[in-house]
Amino acid sequence: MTTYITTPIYYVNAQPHLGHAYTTIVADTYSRFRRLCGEKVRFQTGTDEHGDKIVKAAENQNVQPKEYVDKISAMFRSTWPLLEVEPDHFIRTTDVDHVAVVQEILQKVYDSGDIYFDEYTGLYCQGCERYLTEKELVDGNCPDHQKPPKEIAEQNYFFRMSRYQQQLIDHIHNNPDFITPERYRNEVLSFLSEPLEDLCISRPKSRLTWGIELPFDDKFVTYVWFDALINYLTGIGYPDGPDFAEYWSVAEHVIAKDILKPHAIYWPTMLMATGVPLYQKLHVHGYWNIDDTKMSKSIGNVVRPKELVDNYGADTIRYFTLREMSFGLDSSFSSEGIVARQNADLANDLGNLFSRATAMVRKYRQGKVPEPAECTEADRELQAAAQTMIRDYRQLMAEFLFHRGLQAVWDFVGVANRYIVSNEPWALAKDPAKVARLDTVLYNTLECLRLLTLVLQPVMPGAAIKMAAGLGLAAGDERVSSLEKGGLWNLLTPGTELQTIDALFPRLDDGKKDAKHAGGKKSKKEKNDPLPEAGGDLVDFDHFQKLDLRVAEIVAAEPIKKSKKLLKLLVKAPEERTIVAGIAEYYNADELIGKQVLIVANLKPVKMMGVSSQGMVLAARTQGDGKERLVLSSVSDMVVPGSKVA
Ligand code: ME8
Repeated sequence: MTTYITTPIYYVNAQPHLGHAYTTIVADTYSRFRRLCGEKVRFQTGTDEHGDKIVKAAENQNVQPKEYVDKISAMFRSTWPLLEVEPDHFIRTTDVDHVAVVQEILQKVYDSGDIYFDEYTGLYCQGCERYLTEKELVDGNCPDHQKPPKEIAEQNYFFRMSRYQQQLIDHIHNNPDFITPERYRNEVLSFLSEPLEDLCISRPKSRLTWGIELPFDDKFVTYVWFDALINYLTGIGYPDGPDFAEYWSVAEHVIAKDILKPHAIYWPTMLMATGVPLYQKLHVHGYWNIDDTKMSKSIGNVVRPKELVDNYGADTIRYFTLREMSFGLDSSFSSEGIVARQNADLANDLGNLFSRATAMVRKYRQGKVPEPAECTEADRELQAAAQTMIRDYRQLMAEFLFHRGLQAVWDFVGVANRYIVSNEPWALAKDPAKVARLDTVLYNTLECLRLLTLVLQPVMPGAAIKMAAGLGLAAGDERVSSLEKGGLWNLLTPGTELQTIDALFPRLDDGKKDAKHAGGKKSKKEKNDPLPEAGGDLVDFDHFQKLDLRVAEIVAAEPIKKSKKLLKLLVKAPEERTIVAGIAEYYNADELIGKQVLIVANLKPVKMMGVSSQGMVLAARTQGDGKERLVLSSVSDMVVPGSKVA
C-alpha cells in the first residue's frame, strides 16, 4: 500500500504562520501514521510563487520578484524542521521542471479544444486573483477580502470547465469520500447545482509578466491557479516518472476551506481535460482564529510557528493543534489553551504515568523489565482496553479525525493510571508472597507505555523517541514503530534495562500558581477568619462551610531532610501548592504520585522544618496489628483536581 499526501503550496507574499503550520502538521502526522501502518509514503509541500500578489509584495520590498520569492520560499522550507515536519519533496512553482509540465499540459488541453480565446468583462478580485461572480459578492465586496472587485474587460484564454460539470457531479455522487468532511462536499454540490462558467486561465503580459508563458501565445502568462494546482503532478514526476506511476492513483490533498473551489472544481475538471485520473481525496479543514478573532496582519495577531516552538516546543504545538481542532470546523487558538493542555494532558496524565511507572521499575526491579506471571481478570481488561484503543486510533486517524484519535489515546492513559492505582504496586512490594504479582503489574504498565509510544509517534515524534529510550528501545524498533508488529501485547523483553530520561513535559506556569488564589474567590476578611474551635460536639453549618475542602492530585513528593515523619508534597488543586504531610512512616514518596487526596485548602500557612505548608492532607488514623497507622483519604473515582468537597 502507498500514500501520497500534499499540503497546498503556500503563497510567498507572506511569511509562514499558524494556519500554514497546522495544515503542514496534519499532513506530516498523517504521513507518519501511514508509515506506522507499514505503507510507503510520499509527502509533499512547497511554495506558490507566481502572480500579481507576489509582484506587489516584491515591489513593496524594492526587490526583483525572483530575489523576493527565493527569500520567502527559503523561510517556509526552514520552518518545517522546527516543527518536526519532514516532507519528502518541497516543490516551487519557479522550478524549471514544473514550468515545463505546466506548459505541456496547457498545450495538451489547447490542442484538444478545451482552451479558447475570447473577450471577457468581469469583476476581478486582486486578493483572490480571480474573477468573482455577482452571486459571490457580499454587499458588493469580495467576502474574503472585504473590498469591491474591479471591473475588467480583456481578451483572454478560457478553459472549458463547463464541459466537465456533469462528469464532476457524477464523480462526487459516486465517490462519497472524494471531498470530506461532508459539509464541504455539500457546499461543492450546491455550487455545482448552478451552471458552471468557463475559467479564464490567462493574463496579458501588459498587465502581468511574472508567470508561466502560454506555450501557444507568448503575449500571455497563465493564471496562477492553473499553474499552482499542477504542482501536485509535477512533484511526483508527471507524466512518465516512476513516482507518478506509483503515487498518483492514491493522491490525497489537505487544504483549508478558503481554497475549496479551486481544489474541488478547477482541479478535477483540469485533470479530466488532461486525461489524468482524479485525485483520491480532498480533506478540508476549518480556520484557526486567535482568541476568537480572525488572524490578520492589520490586527497584529498573526502567530508565527517559530515563536510557538521557542515558547512551547514542537511536540506540544503538534499535540495541541491536532487535539484542539475538530477537523473541518473553525477553532480558537490561545496561549491559555496550550498551557491547559500541556499541564493536564501532557505533564499530568501522560508524563506522570511515564515517570511513575518507570520510577517503580527502578525502585523495585533495579530498572529492568520484569518477567510477567499469570494474568488476572484486571490484566485481561487492561489488554482489552489497549486493543480497543489501537483499533479506534487506527480508524480515526485514517479518517482525519485526529482530535478523536487522541481522545481515544488519552482515555487509555486514564485506564493505565487507574490500573496502577487499583493494583497498588507499592503495597505488593511490601509483601514477599506477592513478588510475581508485582512483576506482572509492572510489566503490564510498561506495555501500556510502549503502546502509547507507538501511537504517539506520528503526533509527537520527539517525545516518542524519548519515551522509547526510557523503555530501553531504539526509536526504529518495530515494537514502537510498526502498528502491525508492535500493536500486540507482551512484546517487551524481560531483563531489558530502562534508561533514565528527563521529564517528558514540564509543567507550564499558567500565571495562577500563587498560593493566595488558593481560597478561590473568597473575600480577604473571610479568608482570615479564625477556624472554629474543635471542642464542642456539634458545629454550625456556617462553620463547616468555612472549610475549603478539595480534591488535590499529588504531582510530586519527596522526603524532607532530617525528618522521619514528614513528606513534602506538590499538589494540584487546581493551582499548584506545597503541603507538608506527616505520612513518611506509612508511604513512600514515589507511590504517591498521581494519587488524589482530600485537603483542607484554607488553613493558614505554617512552616515545618523550613518548608511552608499551604494546607493539610486529610488521612484516617487507624489501628492494625497493634500499631497506629495513617491512611490517606481519597475519592472513589478520578475527578478534576481542585473539585470541591461538600
Ligand atoms: O491559497 N487557519 O496559499 P496561502 C487554518 N497558494 N489554515 C490556514 C489559515 C488559518 N487561519 N490561514 C491559512 C494559497 N491557512 C495558494 C494555494 S495550492 C495549489 C495553492 C492554510 O498561502 C490553509 O491550508 O494563502 C489554507 O488553505 C492555506 O494556508 C492557504 O495558503
